[in-house]
Amino acid sequence: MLKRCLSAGGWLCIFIAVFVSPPVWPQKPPKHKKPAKLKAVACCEEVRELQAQTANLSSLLSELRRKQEQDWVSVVMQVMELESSSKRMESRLTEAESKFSQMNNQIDIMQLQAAQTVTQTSADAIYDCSSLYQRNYRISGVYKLPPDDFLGSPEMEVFCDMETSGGGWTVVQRRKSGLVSFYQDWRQYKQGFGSIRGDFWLGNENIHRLSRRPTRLRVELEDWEGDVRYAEYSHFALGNERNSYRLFLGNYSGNVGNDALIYHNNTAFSTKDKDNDNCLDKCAQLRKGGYWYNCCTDSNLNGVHYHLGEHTKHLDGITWYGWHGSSYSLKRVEMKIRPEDFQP
Ligand SMILES: *[C@@H]1O[C@H](CO)[C@@H](O)[C@H](O)[C@H]1NC(C)=O
Ligand SMILES: *[C@@H]1O[C@H](CO)[C@@H](O)[C@H](O)[C@H]1NC(C)=O
Ligand SMILES: *[C@@H]1O[C@H](CO)[C@@H](O)[C@H](O)[C@H]1NC(C)=O
Ligand SMILES: [Ca+2]
Repeated sequence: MLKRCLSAGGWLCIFIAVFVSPPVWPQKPPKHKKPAKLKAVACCEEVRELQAQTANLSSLLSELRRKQEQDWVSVVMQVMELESSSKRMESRLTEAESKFSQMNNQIDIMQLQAAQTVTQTSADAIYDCSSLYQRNYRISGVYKLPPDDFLGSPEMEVFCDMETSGGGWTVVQRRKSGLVSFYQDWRQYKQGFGSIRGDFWLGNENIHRLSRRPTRLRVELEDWEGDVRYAEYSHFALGNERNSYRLFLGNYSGNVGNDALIYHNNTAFSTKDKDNDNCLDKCAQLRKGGYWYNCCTDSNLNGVHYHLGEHTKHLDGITWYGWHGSSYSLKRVEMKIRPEDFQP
């Protein structure tokens, strides 16, 4: 019982503890001081009667209690049974999933390495999701790119969006779970952080490298009502570290109402430990993120993930002023890039 209890959710244990441990029944009346012996004979009958009643009552009580216990135990057992079987199924599912993705990754790596040995020119190199797409990888998900000496790129995990608007997108940023803090320092933003299937920043060094040829940026935004919008920019580029990963953007297109990124065009990247903004304030510290802070924001896509959006005090949420204004923190954001000349 205890073992099952331990393996099931903690609340169940509390359940059991509350209902299985003897409930507080009315205590037997506290023993009065023994009546004086002279009265003993007269009351004997009465006392016996009372004793019998008490005995009956307590046997009734214990019977009731037993029944109730049994009922509760069986209910709890059933719930636990259900829980554990759904847990078992869940774990089998994740096991299968991870095996599948492992196999997938292995196949990917092998195929990519094979392809890599054949092609050693930069034009044919597999260095992002668009080159994977051109090699007929059409399923969105995690891919492992092999290192490339020619391009000077390390082995790297990427998440490819192979469906949206023709596919071939390498996701460089995602906010959806709120489980990863984006209030990180320069080094973290440089190398990237988070988890590739959840919330992450691909890393300024990687984004810089991936945007060295003409690149398009797509920003997807979702609010807490489930409304989804996008903004796209031609000629996206990130400078190198000596240029403080400065942002360059071309013209906006999309359906998000108003652009909120051009304000950050031609602006250096700032983090809490590196103030490169155009303001007396320290924008990164005020807005709690790493971003191309100007003075300070028209959007703050690496801000704080506020549950259910509204945050009126600090303007440090995941904002896009051109859609929901400065005090509405979005539910989900993805930033993704692909070469300008990509042909689906
Ligand atoms: C006690 O219970 C028995 C049967 O269960 C019954 O015959 C008897 O009358 C009860 N006594 C009292 C005092 O209620
Ligand atoms: C942006 O739009 C303007 C006006 O429509 C155009 O002249 C310019 O060439 C465009 N810039 C880019 C980078 O596409
Ligand atoms: C962004 O800044 C660069 C550099 O100043 C400029 O050439 C480009 O036209 C700007 N983009 C837009 C859309 O204004
Ligand atoms: Ca400043």
